[in-house]
Amino acid sequence: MYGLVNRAIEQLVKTQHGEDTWRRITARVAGLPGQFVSMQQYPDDVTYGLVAAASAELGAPPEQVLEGFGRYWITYTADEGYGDLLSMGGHSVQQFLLNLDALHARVGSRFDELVPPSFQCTEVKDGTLLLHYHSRRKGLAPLVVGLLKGLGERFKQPIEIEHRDRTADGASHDTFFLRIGPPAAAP
Ligand code: 1MF
Repeated sequence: MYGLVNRAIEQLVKTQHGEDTWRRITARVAGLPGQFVSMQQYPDDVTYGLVAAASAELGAPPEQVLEGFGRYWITYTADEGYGDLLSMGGHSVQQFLLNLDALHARVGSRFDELVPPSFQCTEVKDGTLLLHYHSRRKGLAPLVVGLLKGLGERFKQPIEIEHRDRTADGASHDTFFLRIGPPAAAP
């Protein structure tokens, strides 16, 4: 994955747990560079290794680390030069999810080593939808839960997430049934 992802993990750990914790996490992973470069490619194993090391160091299951990272990704990218990209996604969780493949296509058109996941929305009704998540990467459904929570926070919409089909249980892809409330009224 692009270094931007590993940089986001680094920033999350440093702000929430401190520099020393980050040093202990990196000491657990063999062969890390001194510094991640956003636009450079790193093997996915580097990212999985950081998540496993953070899980061990923080005493939290990897699923919890991934979910926390997903939530953080939304504010991190908004603050790190991708605010306009995120704004293009729309003004609600629903709109953003419908535009997400187009967003990845836009990033991928400039950076051709991107391996984008795909998100499809079916059964879109007033306040509910079924989200289908397809990815070439394994084990990242908890990350998607965090991303969805992060989107709920971004658009100030309450969101309930039910993880239904699971690749971990042999399903072809993961699905999430979502109940999404209206944006909180401005004070
Ligand atoms: O292949 C990749 O390197 C890659 C990196 C990040 C693919 C996708 C993503 C974004 N995605 C991370 C989880 C991937 C899970 C999976 O592969 O199954 C999160 C997608 C997402 C979901 C919900 C809401 C918002 C989301 O992301 C918005 C987004 C997506 C991509 C970027 C930024 C925000 C992005 C921008 C530049 C990138 C890479 C990703 O690369 C750079 C960075 C700096 C200079 C040049 C290229």
